Amino acid sequence: MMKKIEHIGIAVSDLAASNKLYAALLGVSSYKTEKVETEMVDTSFFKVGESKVELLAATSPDSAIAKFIAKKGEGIHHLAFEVDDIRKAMAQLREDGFILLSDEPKKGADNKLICFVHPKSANGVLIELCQEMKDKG
Ligand code: CMX
Repeated sequence: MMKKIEHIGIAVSDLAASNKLYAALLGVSSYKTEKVETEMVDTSFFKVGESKVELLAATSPDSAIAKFIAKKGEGIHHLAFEVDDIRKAMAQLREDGFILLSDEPKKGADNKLICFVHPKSANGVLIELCQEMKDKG
């Protein structure tokens, strides 16, 4: 069902500063920045080989990222797994007793349909499922 780790999400306080930091760390510049209004985040993506890192900064104190940083500080926020069929994966996980954070997939950053699994369901790790959208809409 899960194909690979699609990206690792890292919560940051200052996206511009962290963009510079991660560019120096990884040796590549961010290939994309994107505001996701529905999630109240600004995001920035880096590609290292086949792996991706997503930096996330809150655009509102109500954002999940602002709450996370207030409670735990900056750091790894979620692990995202790529799936072929997100609705099928969600139905399977629901049947297996995992707590999903939405009934339907949502539109996320980087042209993906996404859904989160509550960290209480996964040993304290916030898990994201993501499926590439076929068209850009
Ligand atoms: N990883 C691990 N644990 C986390 C967590 C995270 N990212 N975020 C919160 N938690 C913990 C909290 O610390 C809390 O732990 P305790 O009960 O031990 O104190 C527990 O999960 C439950 O927290 P809560 O108070 O019930 O709920 P929150 O208001 O903190 O919300 C969560 C937690 C996961 C439900 C919420 O952050 C959420 O809905 N996340 C999904 C959406 C999201 O993260 N969007 C931003 C990214 C968007 C993108 O990638 O584009």
